[in-house]
Amino acid sequence: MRLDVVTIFPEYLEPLNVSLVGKARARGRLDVQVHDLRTWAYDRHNTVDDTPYGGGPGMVMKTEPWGDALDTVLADGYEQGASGPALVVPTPSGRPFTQALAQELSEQPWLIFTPARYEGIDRRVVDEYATRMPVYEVSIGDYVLAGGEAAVLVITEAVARLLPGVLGNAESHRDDSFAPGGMANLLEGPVYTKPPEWRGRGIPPVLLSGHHGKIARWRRDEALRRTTANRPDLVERLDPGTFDKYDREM
Ligand code: 6GU
Repeated sequence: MRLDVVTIFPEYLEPLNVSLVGKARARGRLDVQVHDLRTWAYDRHNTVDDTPYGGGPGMVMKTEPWGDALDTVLADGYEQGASGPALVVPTPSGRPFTQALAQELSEQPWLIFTPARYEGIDRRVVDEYATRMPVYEVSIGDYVLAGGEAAVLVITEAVARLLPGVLGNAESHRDDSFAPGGMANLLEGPVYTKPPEWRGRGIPPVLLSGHHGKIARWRRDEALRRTTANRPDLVERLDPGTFDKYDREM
């Protein structure tokens, strides 16, 4: 998969060099290119924003630097053999970023991220590129960030770990909170490792029992308990058919 990020803060994307995403790059599963939007500013002050039409507070990012940047990134990518670009526009007005959307994005061969500062990008930029490629306007939650760069890091990490060969153990996202299938739509319960006693605290005995059926039952109970406490909205939306007789006794 190829990822391009166009930003006025390239150094904000440094974390893409470390941890899981960094390893995916080192293994050749990800080709990440970060570009400085100001490369495509056209005045001596490197201006990329201007006052909004219609008035109001804040500044709007200008069409021309974004258009020139995206044209160049697209031309370079195609020249290097990439195809099937999709634009990912982080914005608090976007659709919610979910595990399902992470899965959909992980199936794309080429993602181009356009994190904006200020009040966002002149609408004509998205409208223009939407005639040529899929555009995903994505929000990572109901709060306002100063810019989309942190959202790019979030989206990239969620997407990269779904790429084949990136996670050490392909099983390890099967039971993820929010993963489809398995413990569908339940949050994961608590986990434990050695030592068996720490500051007077032990391990739930069932986990030491070796009884796989009982352990699975306990994990499901804990998942239901945690989901009910932290995300009652998720419990509300569960298919009633997914509850078994033991769930109902809880
Ligand atoms: Cl993607 N961008 C900004 N600026 N704020 C956000 C967001 C994105 N998602 C939630 N809040």
